[in-house]
Formats: sequence, structure tokens, C-alpha cells
Amino acid sequence: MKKNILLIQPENQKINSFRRKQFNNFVQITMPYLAGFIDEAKYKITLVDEYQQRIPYTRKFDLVAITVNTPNSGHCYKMAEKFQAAGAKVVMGGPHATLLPAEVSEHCDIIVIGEAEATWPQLLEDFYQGKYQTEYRSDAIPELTNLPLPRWDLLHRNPLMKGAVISTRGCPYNCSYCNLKQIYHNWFRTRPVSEVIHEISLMKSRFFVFWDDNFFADKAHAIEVMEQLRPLRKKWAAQVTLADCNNDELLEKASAAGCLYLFVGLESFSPAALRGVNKGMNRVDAYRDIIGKLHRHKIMIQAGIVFGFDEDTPDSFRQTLEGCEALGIDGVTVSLLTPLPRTPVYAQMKREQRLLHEDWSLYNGKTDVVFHPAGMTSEQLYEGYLDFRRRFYSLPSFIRRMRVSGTHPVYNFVMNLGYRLAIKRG
Ligand code: B12
Ligand code: SF4
Repeated sequence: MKKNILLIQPENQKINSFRRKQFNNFVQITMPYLAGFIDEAKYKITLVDEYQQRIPYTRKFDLVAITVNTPNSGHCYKMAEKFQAAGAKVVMGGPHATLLPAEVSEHCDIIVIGEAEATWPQLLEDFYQGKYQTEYRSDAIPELTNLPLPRWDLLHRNPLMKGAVISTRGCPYNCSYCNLKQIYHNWFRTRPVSEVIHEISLMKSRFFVFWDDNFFADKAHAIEVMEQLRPLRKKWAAQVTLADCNNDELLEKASAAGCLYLFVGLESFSPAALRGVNKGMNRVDAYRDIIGKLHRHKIMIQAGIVFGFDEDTPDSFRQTLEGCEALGIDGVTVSLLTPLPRTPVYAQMKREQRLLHEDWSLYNGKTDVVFHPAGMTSEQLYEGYLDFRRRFYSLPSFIRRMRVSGTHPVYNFVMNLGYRLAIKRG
């Protein structure tokens, strides 16, 4: 007899109102991808993305699988309690489960630690046979070959939602606020180009995103993907590092293959702050040159900006805004520095007794400062961050930035307007 399985991609309730009002939202891939491993002869699958759908608490399930990130963890624990009370077994995996397995395993029946390409199929088989373990840990480094297709067909989707794919895993850099090295095996891997292209060719949406950590990390692989992508006439975005954008060949191929914009973690205009978090590969004196190259290739830049580094002062907000306007930065994703568990930044703040608390729900980088900043008060940091967002997405700033960028004016305007509305109503 088939077992009933529910897969939940939870939503971050604290930051949801902000995300929901933006225009450039992409679908989350983790649970549709894990659904691709499930044998439908053995399981009846229900897939829920909480961004779009309600959690079906009144239905009966044998197994409920949840992906848990740090700011969502409390919310996931409450969901688990409800399903357990109704007789289901709950399995948790994902970043927070891998970072803090002792905490997470108190709230679920089965925990999956690390990458799950080998452990998840094993767990599904064991559970079907009724002899599962309480912990599955990824020991070997999974190869990214013959991956199943994400089950987008099981998802209730907003027609405006764009597609998503992964072509690599990991990143060669070691920024000290980033969780990547703690949640994945420390080994950069690529997927076979033919598999990536096949997956993209099946997407209904013309727009999609590469949810890679660093799409340009292996340049030869990225070039091959982009050359084969070109005939599909899609429009896309990807996450990359600025240092890797200093390459005309790569940018030319990206533009020809339909790249609209790149998410680039600039993080700061302070060389000292960048060095302080081991992000010295971002050379502030090269920003103008590299961003000019992106614009010449008709690629917009959505820059990650973080406030709260030890070298930041109340003046950093103005300096950063001036820097963004002078360079014609098309959009920014602004965050408050967040000492995510097990990162070097967390260890430092803990050692220096600067953490205000460990209420993970507030470790979301958007709504709360969770530590004592070094160069200003927490209030100054929070107010400066909010003010920066408002000023950046104001009409005068948009005009100043567009004069320099001149890239995709209509799309650029719509994207900026979306962020502006999200900030106003958020
Ligand atoms: C794309 C992405 C997003 C996208 C979409 C998320 C998604 N999951 O699709 C968007 C933009 C929405 C997003 C938002 C946020 N993100 Co994000 N995101 C990523 C990114 C770059 C890739 C995730 C991804 O899709 N990978 C591909 C899939 C297939 O792999 P995976 O999710 O890692 O899953 C594998 C394993 O972890 C495991 N697994 C995962 N879950 C489960 C569950 C079960 C039951 C099992 C068995 C296995 C399992 O199996 C998979 C196969 O091996 C990661 C960095 C990274 N590489 O993890 C950051 C990352 C996950 N994000 C992070 C953060 C902080 C956020 C935000 C809080 C940021 C913010 N302030 O807005 C929000 C939270 C949104 C929310 N809904 O809660 C952090 C999480 C850190 C932490 N300690 O939790 C990460 C790790 C970034 C980092 N470098 O630190 N994110
Ligand atoms: S470049 Fe980005 S993904 Fe790579 S370690 Fe730094 S923050 Fe993490």
C-alpha cells in the first residue's frame, strides 16, 4: 500500500510581507527537487510551498518532510508538533538541521544531516519498509550526475513565478559570515551541461534563475552552459562573485545567452570591512571598471549590500549610497550582518559576548539587529539600514543610477518600482 508523504517548503513569516510584494520572485527549488527522488509506486506525494499555499494540517500523512533554515526553525518546530500530534512522523533536513543537529532532532523523528542525494532515497526506502533510522548523515560527497527533475508539476504556482535550476554546488571562497562551508561538503562540483540544458528546456517560464552559489566559479563550465543555452532564447539571472565578472568573454557569452542581471555580493565599499570578513577578493578600486563592463554587455547588477561590519560607522550608509549611485548599481538586496550559527562571525561575536540573544527567528538579516555593532549602536545600524533602503529606491536615486547604467530601462524601472512598493508597504 502507498504511504502518504507531505513535503513542505516553509516560508519565512517575518520577512514574507517584504518578499511577497517584490516583482522579481523566483520559485524555491529544494522540495520540488527532493520530490523528484520519490517513487510514486510507493508514495502519494503532496508538495506545499508556503509562499503560495496553506499548510494542510487537517489531512493525514505518514511522513512529513520539512527543509529548515535558521530563521524559520521555530516556525518549522511548531508545524512538526501539529503533524506529530496527528500521528505523522516528521523528517527535517536543510541548513539548520545540518548546522545544529542536536537542537533540530529534538523537534523531529528523523534528521537528515548534510547533502541528501544518497541519504534521502535510503530513508524513503527504509521508511516504506517500516525500519527507518532516526539520523541519516551524508558521509560521501555526492556527484551531481543523473539528478532527477524537480517536480514542478506538483506545485501550485503563481503564473508570475519564474523558473529555477542548479548547475553547480558550492563556492571556492570562504567569506566568514557565510554558511556554505558548514552546510555542504567543502568541494565545488558541477552538473553535466547536457542535464542542465535539458532541465531548462522543459521550463514553461521564459524567465529563470540559476540558484547556484557562484555560477561563474568554474568558467569553462559556465561558458559551455551559456553556449548551449543561447538557442533556447530564455532570459535569466544568476548569483556570481564580482571578481569573476572581470572577464569580457564570460560576460559576452552571458549576454548572448539571455542574461538580464547578475546577483553580485559587493557587500561593502570599505576595503577594511571586506578584508575583515575574508572577502578581500572584492576590490573596491576595481568596482567601477567591472560594473562598467557588466553594463556595456547590457547586464544589470543586483548588488548584495550588508551593513553592520565592525568597520562600519554611521557614515557608511551615506558613503554606500553615493558609491552605488556613482556606479549606476541597478538594484540592491540590503541586509543586516547576521551571525549565522557555526560561521566564523558567529564564533567571534559569541567570544566577544556581543550577541543580543539567540532567538533564531530574528536571525533573518532583514527585520532585527541581533548583535552589538562595533562602530555604532544597534539602533543606529537599524535606522541607517532602513534609511538606506528608502533612499536607494527613491525616484531621484533611480534617475541618478539609470543615467550611469542605462541598462534595460523598462525592466530596470519595473524592478525598482517593485522594491519601492515593497519597502513602502512592508
Ligand atoms: C536559492 C537560495 C534562496 C532562494 C530560494 C531558496 C530555496 N531553497 O529554493 C531565496 C531567495 C528565496 C532565499 C531566501 C532566503 N535565504 Co537562501 N539561499 C539560497 C541558496 C543560494 C541555494 C539554496 C538552494 O536552492 N539550493 C539547491 C537545493 C537543491 O539544495 P539545498 O536546499 O541545499 O538542499 C540540499 C540539502 O541541504 C538537503 N536538504 C535540504 N532540505 C532538506 C529537507 C529534507 C527533509 C531532506 C531529507 C534534505 C534536505 O537536500 C538537498 C540535496 O542535497 C542557499 C545557499 C545554499 N547553497 O544552500 C541560500 C541559503 C539557504 N539561504 C539562506 C538565507 C539566510 C536565506 C534568507 C533567510 C535570506 C533573507 N534574509 O531573506 C531567506 C529565507 C527564505 C525562506 N523562505 O525562508 C542561508 C541559510 C543559512 C541558515 N543558517 O539557515 C543560505 C545557506 C545562504 C548562506 N550562504 O548562508 N534563498
Ligand atoms: S562568495 Fe558568496 S557563496 Fe561564496 S563564500 Fe562568499 S558569501 Fe558564500
